[in-house]
Amino acid sequence: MDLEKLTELVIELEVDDIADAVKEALNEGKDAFDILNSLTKGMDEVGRRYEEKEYYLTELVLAGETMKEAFAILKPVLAAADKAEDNVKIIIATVKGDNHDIGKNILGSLLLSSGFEIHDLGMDVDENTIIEKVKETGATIVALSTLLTMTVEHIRVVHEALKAAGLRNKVKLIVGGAPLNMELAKKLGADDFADDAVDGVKHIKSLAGIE
Ligand code: B12
Repeated sequence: MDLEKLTELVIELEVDDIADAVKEALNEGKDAFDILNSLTKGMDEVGRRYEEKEYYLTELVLAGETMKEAFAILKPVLAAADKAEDNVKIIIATVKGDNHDIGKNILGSLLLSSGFEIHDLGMDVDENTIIEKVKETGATIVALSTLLTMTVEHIRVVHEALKAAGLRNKVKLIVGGAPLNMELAKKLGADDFADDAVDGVKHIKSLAGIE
């Protein structure tokens, strides 16, 4: 199973075949992170086709389903042996108004397999829900995802709400998602940004003072 073929299966929205294809690639000894990369490449192309109006909402939904099928197979394989980070609590969420959760879920799974304690609030999450969870869990890191240009401003809302609640100096705020970059992230009040979930884990380890 070529990695290019996996990219193609995502682009062609082969939701029924993707799980077997990922299994086959793993059985051949392909690296799980390389597989994840190929799948994400496919999602990028789906996004491009949507933008060009070659694909419509139905295709976006199917692409999401395809990615979820694939990730269900990859998830246990990505699990690392190192469980040293289990005292660090992290809240993850997709911001208010945004219903994209595939990237957030990948980040959550990688963090979980790195041994962090994860509290996943889901998607379309408002600032009050985040504040309550920080208070309840004593989490020291909040990781927010947003894929829509329209919703990036909600990062600032969370930053301000944490400040108003007297919690901003107790938590590190890291954000990710396609419309963001480090400069914008900082402008919106975040402490850090990472391009992808693998890098996100590295950044979070550094924010938590590990490594
Ligand atoms: C699948 C998809 C959907 C699915 C989502 C299913 C789901 N459960 O998530 C559905 C069909 C619901 C959907 C809906 C819409 N979508 Co949509 N969608 C996509 C698509 C094709 C893929 C997103 C995805 O899952 N990518 C794969 C994952 C793995 O990548 P990722 O999310 O970027 O995450 C990675 C990194 O960004 C990073 N990361 C992500 N979060 C975080 C957080 C932290 C802390 C860190 C460190 C890292 C990190 O790590 C991840 C893994 O490496 C994108 C196109 C694209 N290429 O992004 C459009 C896209 C995001 N959608 C778009 C649009 C416009 C919409 C709709 C408004 C369409 C409509 N007219 O209704 C709605 C919005 C609904 C809403 N309120 O949210 C636009 C956004 C344009 C913009 N800039 O605002 C895009 C870019 C398509 C396009 N090119 O036009 N969508």
